[in-house]
Amino acid sequence: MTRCVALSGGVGGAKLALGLSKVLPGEDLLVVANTGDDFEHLGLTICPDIDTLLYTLGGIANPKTGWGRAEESWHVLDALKKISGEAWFQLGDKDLSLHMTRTGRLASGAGLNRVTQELAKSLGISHEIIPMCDEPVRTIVETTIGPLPFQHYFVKNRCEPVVTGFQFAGADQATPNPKFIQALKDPALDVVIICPSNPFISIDPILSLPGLKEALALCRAPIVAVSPIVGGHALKGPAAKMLTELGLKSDATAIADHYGDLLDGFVIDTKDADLAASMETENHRILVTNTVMESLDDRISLARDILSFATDLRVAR
Ligand code: FO1
Repeated sequence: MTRCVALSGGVGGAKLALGLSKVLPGEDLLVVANTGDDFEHLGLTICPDIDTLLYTLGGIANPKTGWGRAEESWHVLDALKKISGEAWFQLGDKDLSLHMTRTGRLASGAGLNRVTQELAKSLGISHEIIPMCDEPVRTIVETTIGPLPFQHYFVKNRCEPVVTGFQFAGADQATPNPKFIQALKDPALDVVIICPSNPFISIDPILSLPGLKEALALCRAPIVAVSPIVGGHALKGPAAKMLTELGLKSDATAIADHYGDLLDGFVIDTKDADLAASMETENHRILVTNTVMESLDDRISLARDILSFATDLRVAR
C-alpha cells in the first residue's frame, strides 16, 4: 500500500526520491514523474525526467550532471555531428539504448506507463516510478522571442530567452495516471511530497492534468512541498531566473505562494530560517531544515525530516 506519493521533475526531485527510496520499502513509495519535458528527437521519444529518476534510483546516473548515465561513451553523438550536425542534445551511447527500447515499445502499442515499468524492472528498481499520464503533454515556454518547445528553451537556448509564461500542450486531453489517482484516494496515504523541482516547468505540468488539483484538494494526506530556492537562488536550473522574469520575488516565499492553498506544509532551508515566522499560518506549517542534498546522507536525512513533519501535520489535523 502506497504511503508516500512524490511528485518529481528531474535532477533535484530525483535526489529526494532517492532519499525516500532508502527509507521506505518499495510498496510505500510512488514517484510520479513530469512528462512535460518529453520530446521527439532523431525519431526517438525522450523522457528526461522519467530517465533521470530511473537512472538515479537504478544507481547508474551520471554523478556530475545528474542526468544521463555514468560511465557513458559518445560514439553515436560524435558520428551524428559529422553526418547531420544535430547534436545539441547530448545522448550517450548507453542512454540511447533506453530511448531506442522505449520508442520501439511505444511504436508496438505499449503505453508509456507500461514501458516505464518494464524499463524500471530491467534496471532492478523496486520502487515505483510512473509517468504522470500516458498521453503526450509537451511544455511550451513562452518567451520574448516567441514560444519555444521545452528542450529548445532549456538545452538549445541554454534557458537564455526571457520567459513570459508556459503552456502544457495536450494536458487537457490527457488522463492522469490511474495509479496516481488511486494513491491519492487511499485512506492509508501518509503524505504527498512535492519535490524541490521547478514549480513552473516540473510540477505545474502535473498539476495541469484534468481533475488533478481537485484530487489533491480531496486527498486526506498532508501535501508538503520542498522549496527549490535556497537563499534566493535555485540549486539547479532556471527557477530563480524565471521568478524574476515573471515579476515575482526570487525567494522561497514566492514558491509557497505559487502553490498556495494546495499545501499543508512547506519545507525551507536553514539558510532561509528568517522567512519562517512570516510564512507560517495555522493551515500552512513550515519546516526549517537542511534541504541542500550534496551527499546520499543529505538525501536520506531530508527524506526522514519530511516524513516526520508529515506525521506531525497528520496529528495536528
Ligand atoms: N540537459 C542539458 O542541459 N543538456 C543536454 O544535452 C541534456 C541531454 C539529456 C539527455 C538525456 C536526458 O535524459 C536528459 C538530458 N538533459 C540534458 C537534461 C534534461 O534536458 C533536463 O534536465 C530536464 O528536462 C529538466 O528536468
